[in-house]
Amino acid sequence: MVSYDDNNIFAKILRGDIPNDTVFEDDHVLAFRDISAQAPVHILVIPKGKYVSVSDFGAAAGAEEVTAFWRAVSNIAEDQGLSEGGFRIIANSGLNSGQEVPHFHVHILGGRALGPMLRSSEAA
Ligand code: DGP
Repeated sequence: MVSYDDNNIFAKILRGDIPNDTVFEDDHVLAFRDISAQAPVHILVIPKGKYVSVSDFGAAAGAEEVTAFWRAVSNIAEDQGLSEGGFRIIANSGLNSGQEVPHFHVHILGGRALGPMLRSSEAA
């Protein structure tokens, strides 16, 4: 597994070195608006612990962190008014996904019809 890079952009956000537009924070979780929004609502939810990917988080995080994280995801979607109309969550993990920031995060996207899940010229 790739080791955690303390200089990744979300580590800097967690340290307060880079500002963010916070929508939720507790002991285990920070959620903030994506800097290049792909939908009217585009929020990134990250654990405060040092996890590279969803696989790392699933394998190494404690039960309290896991519960806090996924509860935050669903509560934020509800608080942002996305539950009724529907929304999408995405967690890119590793090379094939195009994960840019090597600190586990979930994208919450909503506020409009989001279209097909994948748009790619490559066939499955
Ligand atoms: P991913 O490709 O899944 O690793 O998504 C990384 C996302 O992080 C991407 O949608 C853009 C966002 N992002 C990158 N740098 C910053 C930043 O400095 N602030 C915020 N709010 N978002 C960022």
